[in-house]
Amino acid sequence: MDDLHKKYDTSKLRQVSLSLIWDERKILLAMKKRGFGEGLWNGYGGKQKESETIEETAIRETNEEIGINSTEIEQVGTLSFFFEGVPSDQNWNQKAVIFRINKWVGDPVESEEMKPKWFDISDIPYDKMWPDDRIWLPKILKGMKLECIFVFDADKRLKESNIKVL
Ligand code: 6U4
Repeated sequence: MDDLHKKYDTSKLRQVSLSLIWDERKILLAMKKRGFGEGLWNGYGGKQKESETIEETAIRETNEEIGINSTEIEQVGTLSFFFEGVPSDQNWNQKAVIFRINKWVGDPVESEEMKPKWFDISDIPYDKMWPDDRIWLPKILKGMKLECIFVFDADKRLKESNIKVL
């Protein structure tokens, strides 16, 4: 496989947060009810504001989308997404910074944007998730820290991937 890390410049991508809660038995995913990734189970997250660090984005977006207050978060990887054949003004290319939420206050609740649900670690609904998730999520759940690049076509089909274990 080509070294995508040489071919694609990830340094200029706009950043979004992608947060997850899990332990050795279960993981909290959330159904995206609207916008990018609608109809897919996903982590909770969204676009970084200019005034924010990416950690602040992760805490704010998690609160907005599933109602909890994160009190301890840990960065566990990055996912750089490139969509080929999609005009750049659509702004689909993005870098998702993945956080594990280790401590939080409150119970997850449904919002206008997302509906949270616990899944057994052995029963993750990969068929209803972004196609890259089945590649990186099992590794993250094993405790690996990753730097990943995923290249999609305009129909959101995954074409190429590269995973760097940190
Ligand atoms: P808003 O501003 O909320 O209307 P929206 O279009 O809903 O924006 P955004 O930016 O809030 O989208 O959410 C993008 C979220 O989707 C981020 O948490 C990252 C995540 N995401 C994007 N592509 C993904 C992919 N291929 N795999 C994955 N998560 C992805 O697991």
